Amino acid sequence: MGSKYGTIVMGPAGAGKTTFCSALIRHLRNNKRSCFYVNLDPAAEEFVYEPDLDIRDLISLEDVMEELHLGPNGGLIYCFEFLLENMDFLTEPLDDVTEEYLIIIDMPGQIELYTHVPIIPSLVKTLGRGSLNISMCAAYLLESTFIVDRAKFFAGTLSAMSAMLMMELPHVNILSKMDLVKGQVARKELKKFIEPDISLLQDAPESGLVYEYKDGVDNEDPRNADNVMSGDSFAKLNRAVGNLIDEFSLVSFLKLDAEDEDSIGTVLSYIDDATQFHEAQEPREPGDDLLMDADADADMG
Ligand SMILES: Nc1nc2c(ncn2[C@@H]2O[C@H](COP(=O)(O)OP(=O)(O)O)[C@@H](O)[C@H]2O)c(=O)[nH]1
Ligand SMILES: [Mg+2]
Repeated sequence: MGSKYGTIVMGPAGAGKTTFCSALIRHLRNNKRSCFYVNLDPAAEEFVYEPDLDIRDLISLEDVMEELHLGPNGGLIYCFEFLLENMDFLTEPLDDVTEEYLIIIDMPGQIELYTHVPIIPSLVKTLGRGSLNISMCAAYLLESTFIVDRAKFFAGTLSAMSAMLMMELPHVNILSKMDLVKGQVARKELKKFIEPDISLLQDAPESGLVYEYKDGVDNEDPRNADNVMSGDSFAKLNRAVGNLIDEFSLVSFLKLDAEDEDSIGTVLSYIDDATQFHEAQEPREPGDDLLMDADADADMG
């Protein structure tokens, strides 16, 4: 039984997931590596590289919306429930994919799929276990233009963190569309977003997210909407969120410019590290065994 390697590409709608997948495929081809491209976005329109497997051949979002009178989000959830009931559609073709391939799974952007219902986590579990046993890395994309609006950036970071916790997969976070902020953000400034921490909130009073601690202000009535959005409790919530991101150091970002081969190559190297792709490809050196045993021991401990 061989191993399989894959990446599941996630993030909000329009974050650049499909563009990233295309860039990755181009890069893999240029480097004589094979890939197997899976589209799981039933609302996808055009592709630079035709998917090898496409959820639109199983179920059409349009049909679902029309026949079941569902909106786009409800329709999408229905499509995934249908996929989960018909997993052979996905697992049979993947069965034949060998260890030299990178399986690239292009996902829809609706955040509900990741956080509100455990659909994607259960899909990921099916792929990662059993006979398929794909070693997977989640790639979570966030648009770099978010960094001009810190509240948006923190909300996006939280959604990345939430997806990361739900998925229980090795994870890379990616700031996409770096070309759009080039020249607009100083390098030093950008660095703060790559390793986000609480100072991002504190040094931007214009964001409205700054929390100034005052003694004895805990007794505001949270049922008053004005207090919730502008008062100390709102500021306090933001600070708690900022601290959470800061203290757990869960989220840091790789910079992506999809037009830049080096940038794609760097992101790919992180994905390969996370899935341990290269360990399966190269003949083992005698020392590798020792290192791997040491890792295994550390995991057990
Ligand atoms: N400037 C720029 N635009 C991008 C980049 N990546 C994606 N886009 C554009 O962003 C839009 C959404 O991209 P798409 O890949 O379809 O996003 P998805 O919904 O996450 O799959 C499209 O108009 C893309 O052309 C990028 O690196 N730079
Ligand atoms: Mg897409």
